[in-house]
Amino acid sequence: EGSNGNIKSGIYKKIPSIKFTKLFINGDFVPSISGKTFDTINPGTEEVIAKIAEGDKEDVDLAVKAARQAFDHGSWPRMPGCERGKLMNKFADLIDENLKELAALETLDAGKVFSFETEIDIPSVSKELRYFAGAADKIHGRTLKLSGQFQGYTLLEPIGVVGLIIPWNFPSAMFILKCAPALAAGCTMVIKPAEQAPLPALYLAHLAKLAGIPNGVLNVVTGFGHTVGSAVASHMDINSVSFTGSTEVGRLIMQAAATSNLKSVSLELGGKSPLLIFDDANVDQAADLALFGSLANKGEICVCTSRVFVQEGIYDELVKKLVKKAKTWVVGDPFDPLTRQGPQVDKKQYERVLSYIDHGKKEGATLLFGGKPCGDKGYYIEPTIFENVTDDMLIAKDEIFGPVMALMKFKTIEEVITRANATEYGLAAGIVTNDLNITNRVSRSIRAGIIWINCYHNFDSGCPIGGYKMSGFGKDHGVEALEKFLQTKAVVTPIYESPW
Ligand code: TXE
Repeated sequence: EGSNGNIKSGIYKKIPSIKFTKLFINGDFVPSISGKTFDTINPGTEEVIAKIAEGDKEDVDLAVKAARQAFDHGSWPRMPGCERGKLMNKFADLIDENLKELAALETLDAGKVFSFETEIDIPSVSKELRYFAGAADKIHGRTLKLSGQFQGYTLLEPIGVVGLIIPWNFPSAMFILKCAPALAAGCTMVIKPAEQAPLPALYLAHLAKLAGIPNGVLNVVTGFGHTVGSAVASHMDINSVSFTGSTEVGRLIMQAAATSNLKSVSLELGGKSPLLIFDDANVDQAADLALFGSLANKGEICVCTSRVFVQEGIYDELVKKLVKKAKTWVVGDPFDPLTRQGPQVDKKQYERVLSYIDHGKKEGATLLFGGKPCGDKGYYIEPTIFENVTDDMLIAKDEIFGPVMALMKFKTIEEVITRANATEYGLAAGIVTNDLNITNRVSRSIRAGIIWINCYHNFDSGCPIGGYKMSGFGKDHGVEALEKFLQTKAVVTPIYESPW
């Protein structure tokens, strides 16, 4: 039994030893050329965990050089796919063997709930690697019957050196989400983890080395977005960049690609995903789903259900249930097994979320639950529910990326489809109903990359996810994720003797 704002002391605290704090280039952990470092902070205590090497443009150059050498002359792109798969499976085994260590680093560095990390998140990371390990020897083109006396075939070739710029909300999962398909495709890479939570990425680099991934294939340059990230995006010798983060930075990355070497770009950006709960829904289950959809990982998930539309017939009952359940949603030390919500990742996000809550109040939405910071240190915020939210309010339009739910009432299916689509984003949506006609119609009408019916946050290595509209383009997960790291070459030949 917990209560909001109950910050428990860390009885279950498992502080991992911090072994890796330097850049990982060409198989070695090295200091940055400038020798500079930056602090990575524990968002639960606001204490410095470690000093991390602060890379810059010159370090990115070194990492790209190593990746280029490994691509142009190394074994990785040339080895049979099954051999790459074997090493990737070894990498996955090592992640499983070091699950607790990795989970603890995520909790320490990003405030993520430890029990969730050990039970769901880190196991899904090794699964992702295994999925793409299995795909590595199944990458092949088509044979073509061409007009006249010609035939041809296509080769799917690795695109080259890729830049992977990742956020902090799922440090290990984002790292593997990007690097697993790139590895399977035979690419080499420079990974730029988020400055808020770089420790899991460095630990994963160490495991990749132990697994036998050849030197230069996987490089990690820690540092800031405007230096390291921007150097990756504008590098003349990187062939493709895959990014997950804010819409604002997504634009900068496209611009940098356009003004440098026209590298290909894939972007997974923000969202303002709707959850549509219809009158026939089981109210208890719908309330659980709405809470889980909006508050999981403290609302720091790109697909969070930050707009919850409830049909008028069950609205009042659902609101009562939501409030009752929200009272049992424990905010506290993310190492404590009772905790469901840890601290926001850093001060900037914490202040950003609180300012949106303030906006919501000023705009005239009714604060139904929460709305305040909690605890005397750390970036903890109460789970927050607003009702009487109108579509034009900032809290209904902007991605808040925090534990804030906006409740809206609707009457008809036509109305809710229009309102759900009235956003510049198109990442995900949820539908709660047992009516097949509704699920069929709504799932085809919502402009979003994934629709969850009577479930939410159901991620799977085999299921592609990625945005419509301003939520970006290019897919993560699934065989579709390989596409961004491959290019198609057509080879054409006469069927009979050459006419020349
Ligand atoms: O994102 P940034 P921030 C959204 C969410 C959040 C907001 C801001 O709404 O509140 O973005 O978060 C690197 N060139 N999402 O400021 O800055 C940066 O170092 C190249 C949604 O943390 O986009 C980090 O590695 N790279 C999202 C990565 O980009 C640059 C997850 C993401 O940081 C760069 C995170 C530059 N000029 C935030 N500037 C999701 N879709 O899941 C920064 N970076």
